[in-house]
Amino acid sequence: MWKLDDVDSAEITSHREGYRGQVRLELAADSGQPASAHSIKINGVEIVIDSTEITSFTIDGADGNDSVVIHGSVGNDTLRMHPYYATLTGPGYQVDVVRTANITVIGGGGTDKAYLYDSAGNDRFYGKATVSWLTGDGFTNVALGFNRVDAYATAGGTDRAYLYDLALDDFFEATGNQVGTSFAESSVSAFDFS
Ligand SMILES: [Ca+2]
Ligand SMILES: [Ca+2]
Repeated sequence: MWKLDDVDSAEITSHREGYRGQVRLELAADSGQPASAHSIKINGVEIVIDSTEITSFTIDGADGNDSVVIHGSVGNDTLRMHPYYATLTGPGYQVDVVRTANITVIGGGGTDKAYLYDSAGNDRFYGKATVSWLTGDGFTNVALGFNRVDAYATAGGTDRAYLYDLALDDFFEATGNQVGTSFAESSVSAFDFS
């Protein structure tokens, strides 16, 4: 039910409605260099791909209750997550995830930034030093190990943000439509939550 094709880009699509599949994509440590490889596990079955051959991925959950886990590169990655959709760009690659209920992206080192956007319904955002997630009706988007996470509640509904301190000396601030926390190596901000 998942297929992988095309020579320049990998397209992974779930064809069975309502099927609960899992894709795990580990991007090459040194994308674009010879002998480095991306690893894709589709329901536990691994495919190894030369990172010089394939630089873009589309992972299509085709709805259902699928899970996608992406390990970012050791370089600087940028993540944008919307309900059921995510785009991760980094050195030498782009990954698009579409129609997938559960998306987790791990920064993997470097200076990584994540932007999380809400749904039209009621959503909740949880921000911690090393992991943040935004969850709403039927979906959960998780950013793990990012240096900076910004969450936006601009699509409507009654949305809540919960920011957590590591210890008493962490900085917490709330100004106007923004609340934020700064940690030693990361920061989390939430915009326009009620
Ligand atoms: Ca990274
Ligand atoms: Ca919302």
